[in-house]
Amino acid sequence: MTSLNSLLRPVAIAAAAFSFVTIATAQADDWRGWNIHPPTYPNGVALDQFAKEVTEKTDGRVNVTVYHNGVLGSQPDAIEQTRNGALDFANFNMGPMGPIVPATNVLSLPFIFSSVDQMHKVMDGPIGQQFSDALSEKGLVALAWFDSGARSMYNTQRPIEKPEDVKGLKVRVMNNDLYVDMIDAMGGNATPMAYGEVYQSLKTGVVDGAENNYPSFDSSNHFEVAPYYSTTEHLIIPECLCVSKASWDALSPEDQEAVRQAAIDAAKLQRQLWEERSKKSREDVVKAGVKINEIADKAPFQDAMKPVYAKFIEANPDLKPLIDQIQSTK
Ligand code: GTR
Repeated sequence: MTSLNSLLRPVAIAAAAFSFVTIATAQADDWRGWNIHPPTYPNGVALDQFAKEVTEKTDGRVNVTVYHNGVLGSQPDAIEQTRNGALDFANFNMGPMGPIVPATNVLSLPFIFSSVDQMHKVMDGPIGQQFSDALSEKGLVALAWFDSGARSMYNTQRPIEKPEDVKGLKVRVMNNDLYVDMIDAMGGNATPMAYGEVYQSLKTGVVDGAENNYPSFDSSNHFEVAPYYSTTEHLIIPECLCVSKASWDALSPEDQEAVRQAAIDAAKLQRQLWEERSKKSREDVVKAGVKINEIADKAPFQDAMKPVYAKFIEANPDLKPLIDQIQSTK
């Protein structure tokens, strides 16, 4: 006769095994990170180092994997997922952050920074902290700032020497209405579009042009289909290494410190690799036949942006002091 005891035993063993598995997974927190770029891009290399350092410094309590090439979705999707904790961290360009964290729109104003060095000075100091605070209110902990150089315009049609040359061009922009105003102000037609769709759109004529820094122009292969690159350098936009507030709050203070330090180390590496990669990408695209025209005098482009500033300040008077603080940082 089968006793009740022996009937229950396998169930008990299975339950014990199950709870062992749940305890084991609960102990190691598996973090997933989003990266839009390939793993060999400066940001990809830096994020992989971040993953390794966090895993090591937390003795595996936080076990980190980076998903490169935007396989986990577009940036607007990834921002939402990181905010709600479905993703644990990401490297975000501040451009598409504007619709969610309005203060960050200031960073998307054309020519807001006078140079990449000035951008770093601003972002690494108390003004940068104001942006971190604004991000934090929306569920994102900005631990460090990456470099993204200066963005310039490129297209399939012609060199751009002056703002009027943009007239009639369909230009892909990142997801933010400010960039629609920016292209409008030069007489072009802006199309907000996910990064991953731009290559095909340039190739098939859905858009005539786009704008980006040399490393992205190169790694996305846009240079193959849009051979006119004009150094407008109209946008200098920082990028964050941002952790989901939900994931951050679940860490012990000790592990938070390890993650923070790893992010700072990652940014250091990224900025160093960025310098090298920018030079190399420029050389490589020229070798591949891209025609670069250097625009020495940016004043006509800066003047063309006056209506963009006027509209922005009118709609966001509370952000005017932040604009002034950035512009007066030398
Ligand atoms: C790159 C940036 C990406 C993404 C992309 C774009 O320079 O690093 O995060 O914003 O531009 O144009 O969408």
